[in-house]
Amino acid sequence: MNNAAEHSEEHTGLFVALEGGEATGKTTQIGLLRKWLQACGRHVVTTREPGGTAIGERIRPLLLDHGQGEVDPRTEALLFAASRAAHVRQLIRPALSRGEVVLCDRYVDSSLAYQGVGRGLGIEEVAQINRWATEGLTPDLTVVLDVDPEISRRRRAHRDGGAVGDRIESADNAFHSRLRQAFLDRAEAAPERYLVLDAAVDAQSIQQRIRTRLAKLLDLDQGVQTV
Ligand code: Z5A
Repeated sequence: MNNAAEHSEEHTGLFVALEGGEATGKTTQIGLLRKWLQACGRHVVTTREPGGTAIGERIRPLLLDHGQGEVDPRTEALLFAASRAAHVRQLIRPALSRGEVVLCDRYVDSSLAYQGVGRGLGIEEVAQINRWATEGLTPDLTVVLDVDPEISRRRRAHRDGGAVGDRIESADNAFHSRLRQAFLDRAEAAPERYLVLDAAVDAQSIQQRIRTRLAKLLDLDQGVQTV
């Protein structure tokens, strides 16, 4: 049993979610963390939302692809929650019970920000369907990668060679600023379960700060070198 047990009574693994706007570097950080944790001898599951299971990966294009027509906000919130319910039951909880580290690219806070605040459904309403969908499973740590939406827009354009973003990415700047604030408000309300990082700096500096926090939670040697 590791120190994570101090943070959750129901599992021996560690559940870490990465959150923030798009192109803030979540996928990059998860990849680096995975290599480090494996080099430290930990079993790691990396996964994403929407997705992570067969059914979740089938729901994903319904939510993200253009061509579905206008998607009603409640339909959108329920589809994200449906994908998440399968994710928790089939992948996340079993891995945590085996004592593994789960690194998840987005989780409930994304729904609270994008659907609750961005789409105007209300945080408490969206939280309620997600408590039911996840049977109350909360990350031991949520890392919020915080960056000005204009920087993420530029990173995205650079990565995608100027291609049109997915249906949600294409929303306007005011939408993205509102949801940035929503992530920060969530973190401020429960600082012991969050790590907010300035994601405008280089990826290695961000990585070091996440490792420092995880090393404490998992009682690991932060200095283990990885490729
Ligand atoms: N959504 C929702 O509405 N409700 C929900 O409940 C959930 C999701 C779960 C999922 O999109 C969409 O669904 C998302 C929210 C919504 N839409 N929006 N907007 P996704 O999974 O396809 O994409 P994403 O989550 O927004 O992430 P992303 O675009 O894949 O980006 P990322 O993982 O955060 O970043 P990255 O791929 O690691 O890096 C992006 C680029 O920046 C890349 O070229 C990197 O090399 C570069 N990069 C990374 N770090 C740095 C630093 N530190 N400096 C400079 N450049 C960097």
